[in-house]
This record gives sequence, structure tokens and C-alpha cells, in this order.
Amino acid sequence: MSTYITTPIYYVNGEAHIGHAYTTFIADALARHARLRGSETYFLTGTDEHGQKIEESAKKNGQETQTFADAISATFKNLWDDFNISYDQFIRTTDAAHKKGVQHAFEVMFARGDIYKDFYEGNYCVSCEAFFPESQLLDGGCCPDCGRSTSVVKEESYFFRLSAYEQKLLEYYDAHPDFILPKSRRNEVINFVRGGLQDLSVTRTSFTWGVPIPQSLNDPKHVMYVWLDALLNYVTALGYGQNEALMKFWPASVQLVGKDILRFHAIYWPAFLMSLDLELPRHIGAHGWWTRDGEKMSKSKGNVIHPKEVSEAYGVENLRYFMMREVPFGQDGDFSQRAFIDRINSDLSNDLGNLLNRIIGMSGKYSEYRIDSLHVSTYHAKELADMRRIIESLEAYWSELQIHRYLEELWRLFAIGNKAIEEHAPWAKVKEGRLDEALATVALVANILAKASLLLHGVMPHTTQTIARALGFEISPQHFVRLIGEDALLEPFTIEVIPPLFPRVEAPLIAEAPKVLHGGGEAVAVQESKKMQPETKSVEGVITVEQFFAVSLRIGQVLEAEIVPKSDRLLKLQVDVGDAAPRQIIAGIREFYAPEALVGTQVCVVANLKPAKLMGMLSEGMLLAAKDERGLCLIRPESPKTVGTPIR
Ligand code: ME8
Repeated sequence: MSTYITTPIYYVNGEAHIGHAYTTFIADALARHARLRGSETYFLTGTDEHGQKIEESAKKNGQETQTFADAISATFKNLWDDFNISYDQFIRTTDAAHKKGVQHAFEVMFARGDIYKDFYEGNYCVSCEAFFPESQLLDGGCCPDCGRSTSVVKEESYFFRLSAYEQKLLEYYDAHPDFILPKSRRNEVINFVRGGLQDLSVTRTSFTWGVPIPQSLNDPKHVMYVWLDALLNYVTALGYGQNEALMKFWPASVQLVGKDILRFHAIYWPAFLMSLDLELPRHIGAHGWWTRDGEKMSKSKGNVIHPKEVSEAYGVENLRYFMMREVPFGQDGDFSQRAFIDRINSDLSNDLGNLLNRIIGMSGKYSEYRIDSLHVSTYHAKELADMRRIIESLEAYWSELQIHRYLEELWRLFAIGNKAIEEHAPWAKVKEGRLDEALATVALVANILAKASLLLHGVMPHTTQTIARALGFEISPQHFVRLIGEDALLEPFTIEVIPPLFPRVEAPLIAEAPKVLHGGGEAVAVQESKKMQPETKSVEGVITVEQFFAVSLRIGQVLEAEIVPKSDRLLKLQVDVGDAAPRQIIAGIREFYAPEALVGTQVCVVANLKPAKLMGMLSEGMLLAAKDERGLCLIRPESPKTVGTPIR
């Protein structure tokens, strides 16, 4: 069966934010996942460019509407290209082919008697591009969805006979319990339909920025309602009514939307499709909304998160993982850097990254980087059976869009790997001369990482390819069949030594959102800031700039790290600080860092400290670190710097 995945088409009244990125990441993950499973896949995204809202935004910016739409549409496309989103088509509703397709659909609906002409009088919200009956308005005539003011509109309009589809829709929801995902959102849609559907005004005459209705109706003052135009993109992109070769992908497998536009996709859209005699999508997946540090994001608050800023600081793959893992699909989520950093450090760096570092280190020491699965089933039959069970349970989560659960379960594979290393202690086996056993554990972990990288590919496409290459294979449908479908193990290979994939992040990498001050807060803030003024003269312990510069701080790179025997605290490190020879530094960080996790990472070194002896060993420097009740962390450069670079 083929796969067709769509995102909503984004309005071109402002640039992309983290909510748009979220939908697009999920859609991209679903498309990549389907391709890897060998399904012929088509992935559509694009921009929604008509309607009063866009016309007004362009006017505010003093631009022609088309010029304005071109510029903003390009920012979306460029962002998705930067993020390596694997879309097959980027549709714009101002594309000529789309407009033709929409006009064709209008004719079909009209010919069928589903569209008729009448007068509309009602309250219109420009921001939501939606009409609301008086009874639904908030106090002061405000929009029940966004709270903004509405205006009374009275105009001639064509109507779509939505009321005629009430019963058919209810029957459809009943027969297809997983049409709306998550299922918890189903009832709100059903209740809305049960409350009664009114016919929908589908043309406007008070502005011109829209698709004109077909010439055959000979009524040129009408342009189409933006939602009719927009929803039809999902089939015009496949050539509906024109060149229909791509219509083989219809019906869509999953159409992703935010919860705010579920009504349009789960009620209007299916009714339009029924009117066109087209099948309904298999699933409409509605995700929740992202807030920042518990606050709704908005331009006026200045707390909007720009996906590019976050991805440049933390990496786009880490961002994808965080967003898909952190929030149960369908629920609202909060973007906090603390939560993001925790995910990077614990899930990615500790659980996944460390496992790879450990087998690189161990196979280097014990078998010149060769890894062979030959003895895995002899020594690790139980682990293999546990892995199988977990892998078999995963697909159900994915197909219900429970991606956070999918990832949670997938991570249990890494727990199996880490536990096997601890329990089987390959280093001890090597000492006892049981090399086959030690190498079997290393190979078990290699197989865990190989299988997990295939299963994680949709979420982290680039990183999993890097892991796969280090393990001597490529992410491909063929390898998916072998390693997952047939449960085969890796062929013998030489592991590639690669730098740690997920350097730990110790502190927020982007400026925190400005805190919104509530009544009286400003005055407090001023007093606080006065208090904070350093009164240099009277404060004890102040040093001069010259004294500070007397300390030589430099960027160093850890070349080797080993445990100091008979010490619980100390590690012996060889650190390159840009001198002719590496420095030996004895550091009290053993409780907090495994030696192999340090090799290849960068640190900040006090480089002109008088050498000292610790447990009889020379130490020629110190590492900067911070310790509090949650433990110790090393201070590191935010991005890699040339070794020896002075820190100022
Ligand atoms: O609604 N968190 O476009 P749009 C999560 N053009 N998702 C968010 C969000 C947030 N803070 N803010 C917005 C439109 N979104 C129409 C769609 S489809 C035929 C037409 C989501 O640019 C929102 O829920 O206003 C929606 O799914 C998507 O971004 C596009 O919003």
C-alpha cells in the first residue's frame, strides 16, 4: 500500500515558528519511516496564500499581495530545505494548477447540487477566516476561537450544503473509530456535528484575493472562501481534475493538523470529499499546541521561538527528537530549554551516544575495532529475545501516532545494552581470557544500535545514518528487511571511530524568553537591579582585570582518560591544550564521568597553574567545572573551538 502524508499548508502572514516546525517534523518522520518500510510514499507541504488575512497583512507591510506571499512562502520553503525535510512537493495555493483544480472541484459540487446561491449575514473573524453564528460569540461579539473582534458581514454568497452531510459524517466516524487520532479528540468532533451543521458560505464578494469561482457560473465578483480553496490543496497537489497520475496516492494515509484546525479537517474536508465522490483520508492526526516556559507564544510578548535559532544552537536532529519525545501526541507541550537539555544529556548523550562510544572504545582495545555477531546468540539469547519483543510492540504505537510512546519503548533497547555491559563486564572477561564472551557483548550492543538506528531513522534521519555507517551499513529498505523484518544480525565489520554524537549541553544555549511582568513587577525589578550594581570599592575579594588576565585559561581536548587505581575520585587525563605535548591532568571527576565518555570532548583548562603531585602523579593543570547538589559538570565551549584557544 502506498503512503501519502500531508502537513497543513501554512498561512503566509508571518514566518514559521516552532509550532509549524513541529507539524512538519512529525510529517517528515512519518514519510521517512514509511519509505524505509518500502512503501511508495508521497509527502506534501506548502503555503496557504489567499484570503482576507493575507491581503490585510500585505497591505500593512506596504506590499503587493503576491509579492508579500512570494517572500513569506519562500521563508517556509527555505526553512524546510535547511532542515532537510523530505517533502515531494511544496504546493502554493497561488499556483495556477491548484487554482484550476479548485475551480474544477467547485463545478463538480455545483453540478451535484451541493452548492447554491443565497445571502449571508453573519459574524466573520478575519484571523480565523471563519463565520460564527451570534449564539457562539463571546461577550462583545468576539470570536469564540481566538477572542479577537468579529465584524458583521452581509453579502451575496454561494453555500455548500454541509447540513446534508451531517448523518453521513456521523456514520463515517462510527464505522472508522481511528479516523481521528488521538482517539481522545474524536468526541469533540462528533458532538459538534451532533449539535447540527449549518450550510457553509463558500464564496466572498467583499475582497478579491482568492480563487475566482469557475467562469461557467458567470458570476465574476465571487472569490472562493479560503478554507475551501486551502483544503482542496491535498488533492489538487495530486493533479485532481487535471493530470491525475498522482491520484494513485489518494486517500491520504495521515493528514497532520493542529488541534485548532481539526474541525475544518474532520468535518468540512470529509464533507467536501464526499461531495466529490472521493475517499476520505485514513487518519486525521491532531496535535496540541506548544507554549514557551508555560506562556502562550506571541509576537507582542516577544517570546516566539524561531526554529532556526533553536536548531542552530542545539541541532535540528536534537530538536526533532525533543519535540517528538517530550510531548504525548495530541497534548499541549511546553518548550523549556531545561527540559530540552535534560533530554539531550540523558536520553541522547548518556543512553544512546555513550553506548556507541563504549563499543568503539572496547572493540578498539580488544579486537582492533572488528565486531563479529558470531557468538551473540550463544551468550545473549535472553537479550535477543527481549529485543525482539520490544521491536514487535513498536509498530502499533507508531501507527496510532503515539510517537512519544514509540520512542520510550525504543529506548528500552539501549537499557538492555547498558545492562548487558554492566552485568557481563567485558573488561573482566578479557582479563580472564574469555575473549569470545567479551566480544559477544560488544557485538550485542552493536546490533542493538544497528536495529535502533533503523527504527529511529524517521525521527533522527541524519544521526541514524551516521550511526549506521559507523556500524558498516547504510540505512535502507533492504537493511530494514534484514535486520528488523528477518531479525538478522550484523555481518562482521570494522567499526568506525567517530567523535561523540551528542556532546552534553550544560547550560541554555539561547537567550531565555523575557519574563512577563505582572502588576508592580517593574518597580521590583528596578530596585533589584539597583541592588545588583557592583559597589567595587567596598566589596572584599574583588580582583583587577590584570589579575584576571594573569590566569591562562585555554580550550583543551581530552586525548586519553583512565581511572586512577585505588581512587574513587580521580581520573588521569591526557589533554591537548595546544602545546607541543599533551598535559597530564589529574581531575576529581570520576563519580560524574566515565573515562570513555570524555575522550574526544573539549574542556576549559587552567593552563598556567603550578604543577602539583596527586597520589604521586604529576598534574599540570585544572579543568573548570561547576558542582551543586545535582552533581558536577565540566564547563565546555558552546561549539568546538581550536585547541589552545585562550578563554577571555
Ligand atoms: O491554520 N503550537 O495555517 P497556520 C503548535 N492555513 N502548533 C501550532 C502553533 C503552536 N503554538 N501555532 C500554530 C492554518 N500551530 C491554515 C491551514 S490547511 C488546509 C490550512 C499550527 O499557519 C496550527 O495548529 O495558522 C496549524 O496546524 C499549523 O500550525 C498552521 O497554522
